[in-house]
Formats: sequence, C-alpha cells, structure tokens
Amino acid sequence: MNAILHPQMHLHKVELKPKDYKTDAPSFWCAGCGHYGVLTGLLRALAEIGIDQNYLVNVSGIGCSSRLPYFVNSYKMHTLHGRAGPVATGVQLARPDLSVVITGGDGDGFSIGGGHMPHLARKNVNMIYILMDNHVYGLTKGQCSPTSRPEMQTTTTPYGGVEEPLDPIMYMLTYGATYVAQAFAGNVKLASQLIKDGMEHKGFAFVNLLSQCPSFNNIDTAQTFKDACEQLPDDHDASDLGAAMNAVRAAKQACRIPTGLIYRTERPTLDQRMAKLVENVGGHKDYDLRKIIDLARP
Ligand SMILES: Cc1ncc(C[n+]2csc(CCOP(=O)(O)OP(=O)(O)O)c2C)c(N)n1
Repeated sequence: MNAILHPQMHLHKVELKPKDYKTDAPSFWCAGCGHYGVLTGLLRALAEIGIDQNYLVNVSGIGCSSRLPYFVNSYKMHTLHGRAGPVATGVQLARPDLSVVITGGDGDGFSIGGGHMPHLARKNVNMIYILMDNHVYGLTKGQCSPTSRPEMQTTTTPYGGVEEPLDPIMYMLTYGATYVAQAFAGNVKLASQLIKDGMEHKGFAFVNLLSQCPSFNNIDTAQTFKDACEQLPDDHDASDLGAAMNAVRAAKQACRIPTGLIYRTERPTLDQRMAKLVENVGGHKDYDLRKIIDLARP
C-alpha cells in the first residue's frame, strides 16, 4: 500500500473502501444498538478521507461504546474507564503525524472522565472525540449517566432522576472546543460527514452522536432521538460562538436537539504550541518528542 501525503499534511491518503477499515471481530453490541450507526459512520468517513490505517490510532476508555476500536482496522488503545483523553493527548503529542480518534460513551466521558474533558477542549488537542451518547451506562446494565433525562427510571434512580442532565454541546462550546457538531447516530450520512470534517479539522473536534440503547434506556428510543433531532438552518453562522450558544439554547427550550455543524473556529493546537516552545527553548525546528528525550539523556 503506497501512502502519499494528504493535503492536510497530518493525514496520509490511500484508496480503501469502508469495509477495508473493519476488522472481523465478532459483534458485541445488542441488536438495535445505536453504536452500530456510529461505527458505520466512522468507517465511511475513514474511507472518504482515504486515511492510511498505519497513521490512525483509535483510543477508548471502558463501556459498550469504548469497545468500538475492536471493529476498526487501526492502531488502538483500550485504556482505563474515563482515561481515553489524557492517553490520546500523549499519543498526539508524541506523534503529531498520526490521526487520533477517541470513541467512548457519556458515562466514560462525562462521569468518571469528566475532569479531563475541559482540558482537551481548552488545550485544543488535535484529535477528534466521538461521543456515543445513549444517556445511560450500557455496559454495566443501566445506571443513570450525566446525560440521563430525569424522566428515566434506572437501576440507580428507580423513582426517576433528581438532577439536571448535562448538555455535551453547551459544555464543549463553553470550554473552547474548536469544532462542535451533533447528529443522531441513525443518520449515518450526517454522522459520517461530521466525523470526516471533524477529522480534517486542525484542533479539538467534538462530535456528539445520539445513540439509542434498546436494552437499558426505554425512553430515548431511536424514534425519540430521530423525532427530536432538528438540523440547524442553512443560515446558521457556525463561526459565531454567540450564535452557536443561542441556537443550542433555543433548541433546548423547544425540546429539540440541534444537529449539524454547530461551531467551528481556528486557533493554534497544543502540538503546534509545544513545537514553538521546543523551538524556542531547545533550538529544534521540528517538534519531536524523541529529540527531547535524547536531550534529557545524561
Ligand atoms: C474505575 C472504574 N469504575 C467503574 C467501572 C464500571 N464501568 C464500566 S463501563 C461503565 C459505564 C459505561 O457507560 P458509558 O460510558 O455511557 O458507555 P456505554 O456502555 O453506555 O456505551 C462503568 C461505570 C470501571 N470499569 N472502572
């Protein structure tokens, strides 16, 4: 397989089909699980970009969603619950030429991993975070998560919830993510488009995919998500943070879920800033962790 440099510079382009990016690992998810849509969307995006698997790393924590890397033909790290973010940051800084993709759930990302999320966004780590948001802990059989609606009765909230659910989109806009998008996982066309654009974006891209859990969330069915999702209007100005926040707030008031590209901006990424720092202090033109390690050797 001959790899040529992708115009994005950090990606290597090859000609492959979506199925070429899929491993033959046996299926693990329940029938009707929304995570299948996320996987299909990701595989399509990878083929459309033409990304070389040798330059692709799929990092995850723990959960049904965090098992997605099993099915992707790439390098992968199945880490600790909630710790995909810092591990992926290390991968990206050590090898800025690789394309880093995090896949994980709402529990993994916003409960146990919640402390890491603001820092991925504010640091503008050059990677994509695909959050598979099913509003419940699936793997551990149905505890409430930070995105659970209070109407849902779960094993840990048998009389319903008493907390306001977290809005992943507002959260990411607030903490400085430079690409923020959302779709229903069953809308594979939109999901794969947003994943592709997010992967080609230079900076921290956050894509929230509403993914039904037919086994442990009986209120957010595929139909409920489908009906609630509403594409942002064509004249939505995704370069305007205020407009993005207003659109999210308005949708929430109308009990709708805004979908599409919500916000996108450009600012230096963490690896670019590190490269500059290394150049300033160490005299290296190209940032390379191995050179720093060599420098530190006695
Ligand atoms: C330190 C630690 N605490 C708790 C767990 C148990 N645990 C495994 S997955 C999970 C939640 C998964 O939910 P989510 O991230 O929403 O993914 P889903 O399974 O719904 O796709 C929990 C609590 C664990 N593995 N490690």
